[in-house]
Amino acid sequence: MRSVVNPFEGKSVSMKPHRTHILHVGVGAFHRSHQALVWDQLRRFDPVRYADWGITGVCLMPSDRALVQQLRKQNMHYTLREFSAQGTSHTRQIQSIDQVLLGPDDREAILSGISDRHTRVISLTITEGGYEIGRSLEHILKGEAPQTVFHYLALGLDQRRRDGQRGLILMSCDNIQENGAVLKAALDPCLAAIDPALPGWVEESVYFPNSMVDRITPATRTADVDALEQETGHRDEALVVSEDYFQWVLEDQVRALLPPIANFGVTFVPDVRPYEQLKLSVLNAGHSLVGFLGEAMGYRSIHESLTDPLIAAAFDQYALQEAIPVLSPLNGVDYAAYYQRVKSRFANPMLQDSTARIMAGSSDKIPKFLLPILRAQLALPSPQIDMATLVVALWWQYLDGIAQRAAWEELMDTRRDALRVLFEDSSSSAERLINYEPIFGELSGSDRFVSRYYKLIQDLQSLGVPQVLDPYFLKH
Ligand code: CS2
Repeated sequence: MRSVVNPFEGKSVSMKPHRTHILHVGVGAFHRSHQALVWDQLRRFDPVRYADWGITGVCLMPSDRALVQQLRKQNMHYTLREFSAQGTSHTRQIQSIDQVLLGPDDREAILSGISDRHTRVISLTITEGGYEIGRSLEHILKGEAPQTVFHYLALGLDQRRRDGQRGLILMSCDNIQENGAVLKAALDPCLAAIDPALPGWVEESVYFPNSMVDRITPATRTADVDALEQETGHRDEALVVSEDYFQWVLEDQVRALLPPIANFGVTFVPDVRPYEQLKLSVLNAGHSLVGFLGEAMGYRSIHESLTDPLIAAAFDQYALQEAIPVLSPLNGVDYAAYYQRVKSRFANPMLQDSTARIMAGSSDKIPKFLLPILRAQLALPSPQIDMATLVVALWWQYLDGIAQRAAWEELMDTRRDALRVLFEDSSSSAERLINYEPIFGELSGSDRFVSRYYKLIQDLQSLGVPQVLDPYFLKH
């Protein structure tokens, strides 16, 4: 029998496992492939000096229970496998998470983690749709126990104020333009609902840096866990798989408050906004384009979709003709080269990133990733909007398919119920979708966009994707 080595045995590198400088909400695969790697490298670099720079992970979704139990079983340590497009991989043990807390079971511990003077950074990966505060406000006003991240934050910050704890960094690591400002704007009404004086105190005492985060991290498949076990003899049910590319751009204003994470891949810049814009509109919106096109043409993963020359051409057209021309330039960054890199990252066959992951949550992604490009193009004398509009038309087609099959339970989207209502009548759903104000706003008043959208829907229905794209690329 082969000998089995369990890398999770042994002591945690943390000296004080239950007091950490970082509290992170949303311990999904992305956090564990990205920020947790940086904090892990920092502590490995100097385990004594940075002993306290561990993470208290907070999970607030009922569906997180299995992950929390699994992580606790393995002392919060897990394997990260980073795959290059050439097929090489790097396998490491990540030991930066010291404890995980699950709401509502650990409500008191979560609240004291937020208010603890030891906590210097509270970071969030709560998805693009996580910044809606309707439920939080309702719970606060009714005086209920906290369940949502903004409710927890508001209560914890109120305690910090009473304790006189200043200098906290509250950091969104989600794919949202100006994520720091969006986080602050979402939090403010919740703070005011607790105490009208609280927003002013937070304004003076808490930093909300913008950040750009990037690392493609698909959902881990059983096949990945099996492959690791076959290769190493060790089975890790909390395994995370990612690409080898890594980027984290953070605002200079917080640099002095943090340990030297610039040594571990973090870039500090005075203004993160153009980096966010570039990444959201080329990579994330590009993902939506490739994902929806792939799905419509029968592919199940992003890398397979890109092997189709029509999809690759559509992506080129979108990135080079529609997105990049309306982005503000960044000194020293070649946008065309950036795009080629994104394209080769998407083509990484080791990732098996599913079109389903990309299409999930589209009602939150499309307005943040894609519509800013459409708006900017529409303001030009000769707008180039065909590929961006195609994403919207393909989204309609995808939702129409769900409506036809009465399969709404399949749709992963925070606005599932609202979308379902829009699709009650198939003859008017295309019109109702484009007039859905929370997503399209004033765009439904643009004749150019709306007529292109209807034409694309008509062509998709009568001709199919290849026939819609074929003549288009012959023509250009
Ligand atoms: C993807 C992102 O969810 C999506 O639509 O575009 O998760 C993407 O993989 C990451 O932002 C990469 O950094």
